[in-house]
Amino acid sequence: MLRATMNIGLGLYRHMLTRENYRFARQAGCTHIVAHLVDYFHQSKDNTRQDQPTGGVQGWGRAGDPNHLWTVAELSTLKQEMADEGLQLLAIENFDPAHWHDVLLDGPRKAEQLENVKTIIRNVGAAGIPVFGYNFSIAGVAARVRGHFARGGAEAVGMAGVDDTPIPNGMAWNMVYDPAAPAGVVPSATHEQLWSRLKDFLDAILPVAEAAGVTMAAHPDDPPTPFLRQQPRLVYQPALYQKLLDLRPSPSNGLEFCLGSLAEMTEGDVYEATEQYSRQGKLAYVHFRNVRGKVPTYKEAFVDDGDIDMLRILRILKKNHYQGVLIPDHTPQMACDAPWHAGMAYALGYMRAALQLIDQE
Ligand SMILES: [Mn+2]
Repeated sequence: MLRATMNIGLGLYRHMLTRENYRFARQAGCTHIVAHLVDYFHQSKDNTRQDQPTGGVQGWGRAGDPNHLWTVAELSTLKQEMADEGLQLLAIENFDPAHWHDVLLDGPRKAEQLENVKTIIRNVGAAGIPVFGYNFSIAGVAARVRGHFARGGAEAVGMAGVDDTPIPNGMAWNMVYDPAAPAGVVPSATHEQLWSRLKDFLDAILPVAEAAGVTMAAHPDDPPTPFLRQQPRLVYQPALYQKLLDLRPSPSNGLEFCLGSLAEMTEGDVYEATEQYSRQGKLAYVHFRNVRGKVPTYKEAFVDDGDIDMLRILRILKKNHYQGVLIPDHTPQMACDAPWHAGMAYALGYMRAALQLIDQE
């Protein structure tokens, strides 16, 4: 009998990085944490801190301090606080737009900001954190809607058509990095330009990541449409992940493999994609969530209630010897005093049971 040996983790937003939440994760069977250090909700008009951010045309919230790059000391403290509760810090998820907006936009501060991301990855490696998740996207995770879309009327996130509203100056990755930017909008780029910017980023970051012992893990577009807010998207079909891997082959060039976003894509097949990329050993970690429908009208669903056969995914991962971490990523909110925690506990319980089943096969 082949053991699956996959692990379960929990992703926590910045304001959720507390001892109580580490205990919650451990109690639900997690061994790992994925930490978000960007405060997506900072000064937000449209978002509460109770769920994943969605935001209107003004995006999520204000980006962070452009002059403060996350230090080895603060990353090490974070890792130690988790270790004290029996958890490993697997990954930091996402750069702050304040630190790399001109890498995405090909702006005047690009050279300086490529140094920023190198410094961050060196610091992450020095703190002993093995993975850094990123999303190379101009518009970011935008144009999603919230409603009682999931089973039993549970509140969830979805998409109700493509948003073509141009992005105002001073905004990138769905956050405002310069509230004093002159009026006007970010000019549209082409797909070729976006891939060229990615290549510049990978050329700069991968040698540093290799030396630091960090795997860079690329999230696909959420939502995965060819364009959003008049900007091109990068990985909006499953095959484009291969293009990203082949652009700059490296042991540090990996994937933040989001089953939800992959299932929302109009081409390919989430099982074939799981087979293709897990066989290559390129999954740095997995966003283990479910969804109904595809762009431009999908809805996020409870893990056991969407289009994806999650057990079939786990069997593919086991066959290809994936031994990494699965995290729930997003779940619908459950009707109770702790909607986010209940949703996550539900997903984590399902994942534990599914892994116990797969382990016995
Ligand atoms: Mn995801």
